[in-house]
Amino acid sequence: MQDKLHRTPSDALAGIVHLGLGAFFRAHGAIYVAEAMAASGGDWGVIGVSLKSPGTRDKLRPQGWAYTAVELAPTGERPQVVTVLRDVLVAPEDPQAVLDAMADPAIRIVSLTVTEKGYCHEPSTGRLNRNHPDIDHDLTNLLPQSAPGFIVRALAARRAAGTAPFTVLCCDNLPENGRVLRGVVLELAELIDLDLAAWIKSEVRFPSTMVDRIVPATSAQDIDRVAELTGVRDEAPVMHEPFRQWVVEDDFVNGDRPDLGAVGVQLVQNVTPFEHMKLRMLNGTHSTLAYLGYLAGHDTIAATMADPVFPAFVKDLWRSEIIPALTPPEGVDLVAYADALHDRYANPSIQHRTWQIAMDGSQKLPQRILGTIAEGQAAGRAMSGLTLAVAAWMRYVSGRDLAGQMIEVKDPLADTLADLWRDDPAETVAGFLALQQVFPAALRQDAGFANDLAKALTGLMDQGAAAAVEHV
Ligand code: CS2
Repeated sequence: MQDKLHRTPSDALAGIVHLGLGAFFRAHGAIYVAEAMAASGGDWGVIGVSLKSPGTRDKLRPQGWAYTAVELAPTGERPQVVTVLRDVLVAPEDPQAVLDAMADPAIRIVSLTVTEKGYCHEPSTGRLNRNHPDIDHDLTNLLPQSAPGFIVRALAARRAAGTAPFTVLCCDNLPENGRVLRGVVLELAELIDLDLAAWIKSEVRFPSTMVDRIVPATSAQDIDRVAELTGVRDEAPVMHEPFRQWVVEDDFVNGDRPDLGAVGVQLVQNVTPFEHMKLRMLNGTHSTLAYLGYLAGHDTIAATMADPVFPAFVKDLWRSEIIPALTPPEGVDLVAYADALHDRYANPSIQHRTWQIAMDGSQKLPQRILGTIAEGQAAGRAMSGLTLAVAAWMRYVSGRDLAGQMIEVKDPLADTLADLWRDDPAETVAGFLALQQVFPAALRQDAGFANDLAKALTGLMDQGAAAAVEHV
């Protein structure tokens, strides 16, 4: 029987509340913050908040909030123990405790990884979805449920107490994520208290960021393997690739932040070119490989990349459909970036399930794929590869694979999407293109695109995914 992991947290006090304590933050932002404190000091310990379930808190508490982060390189695994967490709160159990933590003057940053759907916005426009049940609840209740609700109510408490606001640091894969979150927070605040909204507008900073590290969900086998590797039992380790990148707009309330520049975070004036590059080149092809790979019978991204038709296909997507619509960030070579992505995907040590990436497509496709298609169509480029990816998504969310087997589809719009499937591809396409919350107006009104999509869907159904990919 192995020892169980336990550490006493260090003396550093908390300076950050993080909403959405999933594996991604624990393998990315948390490690950067821990390194920044080790390099330059400062009280930047992290209070993690789970907005839904107590699972992570329950596993981490007996460990003194410590956990193991394991780097998965093609050559082997490298574990490290991360001790940056000071506490973990579970919002539905005690929303007031979360608000109290966020209102504490010692907290200067509230960061978020709540996934795309956690922003309660309309993916095609970035605006607050006022019909969202959590927003409906948060409009009239002082104890919120949604991430924007917690931010608005906590900022109200700080303003009432005469405390300076915190910086809101969005770390999700949304385009111009800080600007989108600011818009959603302001829209919600305006519905609650116009003076509060005006104060947020002038005093609060919402820097945009680009975050990158591949972090597959931890499996039961991973937990056993980490115990073997380290000799210590950790119930909540996180697994991650060696690569990491964090680009942050240097715009914090009073300039107050951990010394992120000391540990390789790129602090820039404008993050948009980095976000576009990453969302379209990485996440866009990730989703493409997830839907087409799944339908071709592949369980993971690495397995998909080991099927020879896919690497050729994805390279062609970068070269002819995605890169031509991008403005590279200064000093970045997009072809070299694509080559590096290819190698990251092919890393056989990473068991990143196509099913995991396929989740929540209605919230992901607009910024990952549909914007690129719309710009390509407008420029007269052939966009057949990404169009095939959209067709694969449509089949995937019908809830049946190409052999008619059931798929467990996870998506906030799952029921609506499943109802759109018809025997006639043109009818299926028409139903999907009517989804205003997903498709941008330019594509909804584009008869040529509707036609291409129906053809791609027919090809997929007739030939199967691998052959359709080969014949793009
Ligand atoms: C993935 C991302 O699950 C997904 O949708 O595309 O989580 C991806 O692994 C990260 O953005 C990489 O930085």
